Amino acid sequence: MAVAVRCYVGLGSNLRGPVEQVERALDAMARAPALRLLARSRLYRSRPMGPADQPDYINAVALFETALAPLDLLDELQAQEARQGRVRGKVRWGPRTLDLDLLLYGDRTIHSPRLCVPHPGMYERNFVLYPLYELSPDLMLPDKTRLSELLKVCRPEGLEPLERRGM
Ligand code: ROI
Repeated sequence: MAVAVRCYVGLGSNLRGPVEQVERALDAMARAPALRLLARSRLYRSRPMGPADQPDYINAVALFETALAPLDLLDELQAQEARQGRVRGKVRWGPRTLDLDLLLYGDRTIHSPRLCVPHPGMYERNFVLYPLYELSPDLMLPDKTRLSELLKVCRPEGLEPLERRGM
């Protein structure tokens, strides 16, 4: 078996019960034979990035270990989006039922037609950086940028951790 790699996945939803969408995806990924869930952040409510006339999002970040190759992991994430009936309007940056974004795949940098890692949007998105910091405050990105440095210039405006629901 290939060596296991640590991967971070960003989760986001703002349609059809966003909290349940994100929790359901986390449960499914925790059960997926090819993935081992190591840690997950709290849920965060975030103001939409993109058109403002859409509901707030629920976001979280999860840390996995997997032996899947990057594109196989992407297939796995997209299959889960589809299982949860991914709905996405025609508007660019419009609302969606579930987004599973591969943020980091070990310390690899990947530019392929289907996949860019690190996720190009993650550097300035508070709804990615803050949950990521919760999981791995000492994280260094493949280009040697420290997560803590990115956070210094990333305001938490519009971002709010949700209380954890009872177990
Ligand atoms: N905005 C927020 N707050 N959270 C998201 O997960 C999110 N995802 C997106 C766009 C439309 C860019 N905006 C978002 O894909």
